Amino acid sequence: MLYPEINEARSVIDLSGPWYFRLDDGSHDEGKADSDFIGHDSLIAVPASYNDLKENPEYRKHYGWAYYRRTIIIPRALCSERIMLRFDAVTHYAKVYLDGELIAEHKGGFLPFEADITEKVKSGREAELIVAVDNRINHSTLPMGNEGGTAFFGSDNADVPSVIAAKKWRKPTNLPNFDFFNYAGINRPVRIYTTPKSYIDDITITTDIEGNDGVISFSVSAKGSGKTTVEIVDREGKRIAEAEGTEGVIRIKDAHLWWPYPGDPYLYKAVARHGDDVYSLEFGIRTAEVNGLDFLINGRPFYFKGFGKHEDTAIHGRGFDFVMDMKDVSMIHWMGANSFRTSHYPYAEEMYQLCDREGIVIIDETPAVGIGGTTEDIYKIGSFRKHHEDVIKDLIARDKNHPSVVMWSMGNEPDVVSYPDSAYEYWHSLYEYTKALDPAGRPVTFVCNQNNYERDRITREMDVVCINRYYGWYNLSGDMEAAAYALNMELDFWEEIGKPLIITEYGADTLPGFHLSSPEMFSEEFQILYYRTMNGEFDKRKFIIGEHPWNFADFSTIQGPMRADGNRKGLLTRDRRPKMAAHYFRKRWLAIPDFGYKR
Ligand code: E8X
Repeated sequence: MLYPEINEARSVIDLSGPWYFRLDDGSHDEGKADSDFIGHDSLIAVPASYNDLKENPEYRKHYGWAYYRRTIIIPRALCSERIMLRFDAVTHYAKVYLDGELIAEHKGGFLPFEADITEKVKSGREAELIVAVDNRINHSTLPMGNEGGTAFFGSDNADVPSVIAAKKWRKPTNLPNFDFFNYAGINRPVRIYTTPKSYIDDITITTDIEGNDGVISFSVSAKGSGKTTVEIVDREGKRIAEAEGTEGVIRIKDAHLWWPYPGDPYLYKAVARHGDDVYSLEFGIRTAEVNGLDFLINGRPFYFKGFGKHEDTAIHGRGFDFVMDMKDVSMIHWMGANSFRTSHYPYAEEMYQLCDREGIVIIDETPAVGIGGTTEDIYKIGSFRKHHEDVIKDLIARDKNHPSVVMWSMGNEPDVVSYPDSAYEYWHSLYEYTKALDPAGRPVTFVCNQNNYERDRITREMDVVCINRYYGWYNLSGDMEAAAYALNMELDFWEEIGKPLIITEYGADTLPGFHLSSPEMFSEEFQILYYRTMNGEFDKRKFIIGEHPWNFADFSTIQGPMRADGNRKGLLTRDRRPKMAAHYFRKRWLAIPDFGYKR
């Protein structure tokens, strides 16, 4: 799915700003409300999560529908064009009404969807746009929730007298089976964009390297009549190649490759034309593959230095915050990092575009987090599997052309040991499905939680083994000597498996400014001791090809006995101020090369 672009053939109208808004009061379960109910007395910002925008506890506790409303009008000059309405992300379920007609529905809170409104808007007349947004999470959604059950580290009904533990007493509420706040709303931009009636529907670019040459394979999907051509333009704006037709191969002699920072993340532009339509797509010439124990970018063994992150900022919640994305990129460079995982959901497209330009490597993850903890075998529920496949298909359709994206993560910490056989079947076939979908054939993984690694039959089958381990925090708490011992017992196991391995999460909650002469948990000194101990063991293992501390920054979670103002494992505070551990990693990572480490 192409990102909206302004050019000589296309226009974009951004619908960011104040929209009328009202939380449902339970009187509109089917997700339809009219302008009278929504009213004129409450405004909300779009794009943003609604949860932290008002001084009303209901906004963080809300469970169910919320309604957004505004009017739209199409300039007379555009009324002869094809007119599209695109939502970059609405979390988690959306119903879109134009003048009372349901024109789109979408399940999934982190990927775009759009509707053709060409025949539904009339020149010079305002149309009413209402968007109903459902924030409920349950056993059919990604991420997963436990309606009426327990939350991840949340309150556990087990110790509550049965008389009041029964759901019938308790108002239904979202109980996330994951460790981040269930921010909801129109979290990313909404735009109207136009194209000519004959238009370019999609472009796929894959690249290879032969000697000093770049080999570009392109495919243009176009609708309607017209000739299709593709030009390749270099960074200086010079047209260096062109081809006719909807697909083909273009060789660039002595090509500039896309390299992670501090190398040169060189971007070319493919300018596709079809009839009167034009679309320009930035791309990089690079390869990404696994070979033995190496993750090769452009044939060189890459070492992942970076983080698990979140899209999580004050007031915005999970809402699009380009200013903070810019700041995050600056902090990533400052710490000498070169990568991050989009834990635990696809991030805004603008962040991938930024990483393409800044040379930051991305492991692109679906919102499949919290799978498990169900009495039924979730892996046997067909509708659940279908939704997971749909999400992977849409993720690859959106992100397939980004040079920054080097690997797909199908999900985070699923339960793979309660139902080992169905888990194996589910994840093995989903791996094959994902592999086949990506035209560039990127490596595929999923991220494994701390489990009985000898019983887990699926993690070892991934292209890269990705494990989250918390020896010294959630187990052997505070005892780093025992933690190192237990870690090495497990690393001996993985050494035998013979796959490249990334530590995709390890960390310690740390209160900034809490200092002790003798390091204990939650102190800044302990966070450094924890990482110094773990990294010291990783450095001894050639098959460990990456270290992603959890987390880049502190972030918001549901309230519960295990969280003090959210998850505090950040190397940075939520407003991106470095804890002592950030300085420790900056020193460590500036001394570790991006390529050839331990080789
Ligand atoms: C944590 C992280 C959580 O924030 C992340 O989303 C997934 C968790 C650690 C594993 N991984 O809690 O900080 C939880 C182990 C529980 C025993």
